[in-house]
Amino acid sequence: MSALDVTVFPKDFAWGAATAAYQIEGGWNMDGRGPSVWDTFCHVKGRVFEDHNGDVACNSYQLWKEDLKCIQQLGLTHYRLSISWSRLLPDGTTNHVNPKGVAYYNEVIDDLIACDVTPMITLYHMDLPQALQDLGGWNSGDIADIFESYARFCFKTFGDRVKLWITLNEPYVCAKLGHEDGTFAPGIKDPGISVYLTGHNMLRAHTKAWHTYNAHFRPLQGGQVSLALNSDWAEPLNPDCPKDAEATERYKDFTLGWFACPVFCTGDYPESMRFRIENRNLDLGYKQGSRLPHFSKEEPTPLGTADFFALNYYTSRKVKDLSSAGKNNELSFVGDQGAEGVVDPSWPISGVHWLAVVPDGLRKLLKCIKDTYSSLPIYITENGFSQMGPVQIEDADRSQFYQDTLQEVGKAISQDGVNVKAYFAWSLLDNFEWNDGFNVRFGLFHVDFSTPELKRTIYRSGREYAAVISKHRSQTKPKSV
Ligand code: PNW
Repeated sequence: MSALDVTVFPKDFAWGAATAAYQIEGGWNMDGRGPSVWDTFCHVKGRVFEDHNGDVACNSYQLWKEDLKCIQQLGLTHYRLSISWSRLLPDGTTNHVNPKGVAYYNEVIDDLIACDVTPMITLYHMDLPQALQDLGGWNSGDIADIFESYARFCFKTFGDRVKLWITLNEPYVCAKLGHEDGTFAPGIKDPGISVYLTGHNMLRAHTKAWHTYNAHFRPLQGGQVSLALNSDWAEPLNPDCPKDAEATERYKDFTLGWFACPVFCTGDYPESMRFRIENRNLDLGYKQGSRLPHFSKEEPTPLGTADFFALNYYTSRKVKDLSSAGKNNELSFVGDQGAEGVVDPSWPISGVHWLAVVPDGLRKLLKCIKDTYSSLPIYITENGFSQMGPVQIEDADRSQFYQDTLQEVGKAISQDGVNVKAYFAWSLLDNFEWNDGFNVRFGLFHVDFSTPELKRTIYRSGREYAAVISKHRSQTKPKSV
């Protein structure tokens, strides 16, 4: 990545990589870990590519020291990992704490700090304890308080050393894929209803956790808390068509705005969501005020509950209007949205079908976030490129992708004045890529899943990322006198 001008990145820029517990840890029933919804989901045949599951994954539960070597080889300044809620609290509640789970994350955190790597911890990355799902999961109003006590436990136990927290990863994906489409755990297919309830309870949970940190832990620990929101960049399919332009705004509101607007702008959902859903409630015979819940005045507001903006960006879409199409008569999230995102045929596709490679979409999205939602620092908490089919350790296309993407991030900083503080590549390792199992590889390190050693081998893209980090670190090192 020699062409990249690293001097545009601020001196204290965070160079990271990210992972998530269920995707790497394995050890699914070891040392007292309780099952999560992803264990249950994968153990039913026909849901995941070739019935793969995360029972062993990269075995990071036992091979953490190998992961640490990878982190050091890259020279990362930051590492983003998630805690397996049910490894720490097997039934999801603080009534039962698993000391081996506490010991595992203590070791990980202590090792990172000893190696001068700053940990960023995600409390929830898609893996709800099954015991809580059995009580209604994210559709139950009680979940917000249960999450708050889990978060409080983590702040209390690890917060002396962990200063960067993500409460929830991608509430959009959990709500839409897990509770509308049913393609992600817990596999609920309840179009147009459960999706909004899930999103709402996730926002309530995040809000409570942030307030707990703010009131009880920030004064002593001095850390920062946010939630990681995923978003595509979106543009009208036909730029001359006003309906496509309006549909694009709705598409943005129904994805990023759904969570960003309550937290960063108004304390409530975007107006276009309220408007569309209420209108369709009339058309479809639902009660006014139903489906998209209201925030209670008795609870703390989500407004202002983030100390930085955490963004996961993978791809872009061209948006076409669907507001008067057939879908409109069906009860569904997409029907409410009245818009559909499609891939521009000129965009190259990386491994998975949904991931069209559009690095300049990230620059546009960063500027849009700054202009629309927040002037807080932006942390890119995930971005990456996948490989499918034969393993290529010399992954020229992924290397090019990182070069192009970092160039766009650099332009956002230097030309658009966006305050980007961090970049976390997804992912440190090839891992369990949800429905695609181990068939889709996002790692900077290859993992050989065919042998029990699960050997990690750096890809060319990993070597090049390490070179960028080292160049930036050497150029910004204080000059010795
Ligand atoms: C993110 N989609 O999720 C997650 O945070 C990671 O766990 C995941 O491995 C990564 O992106 C790559 O997929 C997504 O189907 C999962 O559009 C699915 C989609 C998007 C993001």
